[in-house]
Amino acid sequence: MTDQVRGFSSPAAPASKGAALRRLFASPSPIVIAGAHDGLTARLVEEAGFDGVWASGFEISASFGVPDASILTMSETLAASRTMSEAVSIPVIADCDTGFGNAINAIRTVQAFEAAGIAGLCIEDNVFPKRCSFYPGVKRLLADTDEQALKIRAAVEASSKDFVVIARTEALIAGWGLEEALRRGRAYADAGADAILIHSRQSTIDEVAQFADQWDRLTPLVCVPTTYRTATVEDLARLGFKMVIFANHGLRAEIRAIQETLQTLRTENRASSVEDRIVPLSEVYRLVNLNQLKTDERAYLPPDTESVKAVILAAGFDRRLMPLVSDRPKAMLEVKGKSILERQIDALQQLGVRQIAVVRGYKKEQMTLPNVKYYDNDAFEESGEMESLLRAGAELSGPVVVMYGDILFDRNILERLLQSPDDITLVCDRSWPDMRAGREAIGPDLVVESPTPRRHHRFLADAQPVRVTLIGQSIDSTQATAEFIGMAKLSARGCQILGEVYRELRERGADQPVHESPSFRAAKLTDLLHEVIARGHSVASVGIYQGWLEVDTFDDYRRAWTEVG
Ligand code: SPV
Ligand code: MG
Repeated sequence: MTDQVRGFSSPAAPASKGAALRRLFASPSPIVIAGAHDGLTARLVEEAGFDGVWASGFEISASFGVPDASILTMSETLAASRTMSEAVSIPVIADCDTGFGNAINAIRTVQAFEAAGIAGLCIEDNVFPKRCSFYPGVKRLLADTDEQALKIRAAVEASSKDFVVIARTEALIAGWGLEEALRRGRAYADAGADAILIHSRQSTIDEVAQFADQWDRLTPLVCVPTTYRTATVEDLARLGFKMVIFANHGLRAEIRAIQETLQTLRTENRASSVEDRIVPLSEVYRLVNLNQLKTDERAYLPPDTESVKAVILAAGFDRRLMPLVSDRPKAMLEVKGKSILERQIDALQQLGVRQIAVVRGYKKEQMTLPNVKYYDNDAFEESGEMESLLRAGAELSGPVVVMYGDILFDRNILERLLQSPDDITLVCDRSWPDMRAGREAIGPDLVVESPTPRRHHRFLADAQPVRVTLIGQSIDSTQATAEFIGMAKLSARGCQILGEVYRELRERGADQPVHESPSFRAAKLTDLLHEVIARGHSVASVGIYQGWLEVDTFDDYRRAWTEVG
């Protein structure tokens, strides 16, 4: 989240696809579009360089395994057309057959298709239920011309000025002749159609050429050269056609390719037998934009916590809590019927972290919770947390949460830490400057962060990344921006960095002081982190404002009882 607030005073709305289609009509070149029936085939049409997609009734019906005969509903055609439009950036023109009923039905059709982002539609003068123009042996009836013209007017008036309404006449298909075709074309043009589609199933261009020749309106013409297939776009443009639709060639290519591939597979019984005629999987990934999915997953999904491990450092002995801890380690102190350690494990498991290791030492036999891996640091009295952490070195290979065994925390703190994309992240409580007076005495782990975070935005994530620049107990408490709560996350790279720095310190000698600790063995986690920062590695801060407590003293323990739910 950032400081930026989304406003409502947005700039002018982006131009609709209808407007884009209108621009194509206004340009001098012919508009060439191709049929499709789903998102993928529409995308192939776009990639092939066509100006638009024809959401073909013939193709969509075939993709359902049914004839092109008004069998699909308006909703089914709309859903298919919307899917296509969503998959491409070019305009989609929907083949709406008869408009799915009379003029009243056509009004709703137009409104629904325009609302779905479709650029335009085509309504033909077949009577419902229509039959595909090419099916043989069909008795063809046409709608009454005046009624159809009113339907076209209704469609035009129900849509916005950008939406394109194409009126199609089937007069030539029905064998009613050129004059009737022209009469109908004129009637629909005069009713406000944006273009007239003259359909023909002759094997030559002659019929549509005659129509174009005698066309006496300004309304542009559209044709579908499925049967007069040798005609080129240039031929048709020369005759006066503004738009050419290659209506179903993708579907027919697909059927041939699938049939041949499946037949080969069935006879050869071996996947490799068809390898040279199919696209590799990577081509499918590209077409469905797998890269975008990956980017979105990184940006918007919580990280895969299944693969995150946890190491809980619970080896130490804390004299301040005697005699409460005379018979058990601090992590096993109960707060309202559950030990601190159980509460930590619950929180981790509920957030999907299931591989949990505990480093135990003092009274280790008391730590027997199931489903947890144990590492022992029997030298807990002389050694510090750094040593304990490295006892669990086998866990430090991938993403791992490291936490002290004596902290109680709201689950959302852990959740935010798990979401951190950084290699090394510490949870830092920014209430420090407000709470300093009460906590100075216990010598907390302090941090200085940069840039200095804005505390009053305490419920929001930082607008920009905040880094920890200093860490330790000896930091001037008035300079400290936050308190490190004893919870950190390391990525695989973060583990590597910590390991490298650890080995370097070890090579310097076991007696050498490490930051605030007198020796390598006694070094604390914060000493190791200091050395990491000192070597120029970036340590990120996840800022919180309270919501946790550390059980160091009787007072802390009492507070735990009142504050934990
Ligand atoms: C379609 O593609 O559904 C058409 C064009 O309407 S045609 O099939 O040629 O009639
Ligand atoms: Mg059709």
